[in-house]
Amino acid sequence: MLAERVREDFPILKQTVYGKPLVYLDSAATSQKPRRVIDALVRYYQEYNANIHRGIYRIAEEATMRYEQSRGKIAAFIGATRPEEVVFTRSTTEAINLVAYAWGRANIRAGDEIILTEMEHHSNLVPWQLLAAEKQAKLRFIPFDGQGILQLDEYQRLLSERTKLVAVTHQSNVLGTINPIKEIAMTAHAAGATVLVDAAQSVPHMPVSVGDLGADFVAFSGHKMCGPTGAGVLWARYDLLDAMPPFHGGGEMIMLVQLESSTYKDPPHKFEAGTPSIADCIVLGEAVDYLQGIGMAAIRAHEQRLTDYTLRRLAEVEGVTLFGPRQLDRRGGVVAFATDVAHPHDVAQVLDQEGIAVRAGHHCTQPLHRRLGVAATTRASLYLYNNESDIDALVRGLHVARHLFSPRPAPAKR
Ligand code: 7TS
Repeated sequence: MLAERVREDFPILKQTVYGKPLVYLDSAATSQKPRRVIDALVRYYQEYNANIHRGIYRIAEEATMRYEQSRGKIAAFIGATRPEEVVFTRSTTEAINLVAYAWGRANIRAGDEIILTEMEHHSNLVPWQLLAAEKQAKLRFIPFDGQGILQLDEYQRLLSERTKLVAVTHQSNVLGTINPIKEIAMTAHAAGATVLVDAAQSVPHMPVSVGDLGADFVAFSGHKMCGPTGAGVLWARYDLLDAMPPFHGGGEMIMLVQLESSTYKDPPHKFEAGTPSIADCIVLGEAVDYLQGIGMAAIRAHEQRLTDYTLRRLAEVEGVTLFGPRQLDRRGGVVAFATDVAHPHDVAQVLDQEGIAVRAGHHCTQPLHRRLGVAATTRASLYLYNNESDIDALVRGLHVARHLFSPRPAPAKR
């Protein structure tokens, strides 16, 4: 099993919590980091810490070279045609805000429509709400069915000549649903709309080629793919980046500055104002090397097998309701559930006492939960280092929760 091979690479997994081995089932929030990623961060700060794109001394040149090398690794990892299509951001959230601000303000006008889905993370919803309010544009939403699958016939009905943007998550962080982006993008393009894909939950877990997706913008976060926090990516078609005005203004994004006006560098530097998260962006390249060494197809296959096991084991626990598609080819390793005995937070707290880390709440998807008819869910999310014994521990923990919270008969009167 893949997990047995790679678990050794993750120092944190050797930890115990409350005297029990840590069972980490919250990789959709952030993944754990392999030793070589942690070492690479230390190496940067110990050996060549310097600002980039400005120093002419040796260690500054090394930092700049490694920063740009990392951009190249990421471009190759997602099948981009050139490194200049990769803009470093802080996160998926910042990448989407960049598009909403820079592209959106230049391209969205009053009466235009933006199509989203009912399963978006708040980071692919709130930036569009802000833009729509400013521009008097309208948001439309593709609904999902009882299995958590997007209703594409509704999508067809929503599309019109007013549609300027279709922004969709590749994989839901709650339902696990993998959306048919290629088909969605082709239909959007035929209607003249631009397409943004929130790939925060797909790029870390499966082979993703931006060419195959056929989108115009793709956003993802390094910290969910074995990399450090503070480094995210916006991939975009070069011609779009070239035509877009800047997002942030400041140092390093300019060609010539006069007191009243400035000219800007070419992409991607036009969008990287100021000192970026240098160490984090460099080390994201190390995380990409690590993932590629294992192989994204192998990671996807491992997660698919373990998702199957998780769904089957959880279905055996009395009173558990599972959300999301049942077909394994339509979903990833994110499993949200509810129980009939306790609030999701209480369940998560009992699991924590057993050393099991899961997330409980609305997972930054309040409209999705409203649509499911629940205020919150408990969520186990898998990655390459999880194994069947993690799932067995989860199931044992759920039995403990059931036992604790199940109504007991009143004590007999004496
Ligand atoms: N989009 C999706 C689909 C996500 O799952 C997340 C984070 C984001 C965007 C935002 O990523 P960030 O790196 O900018 O924060 N999802 C979660 C989660 O499910 N639990 O914690 C964070």
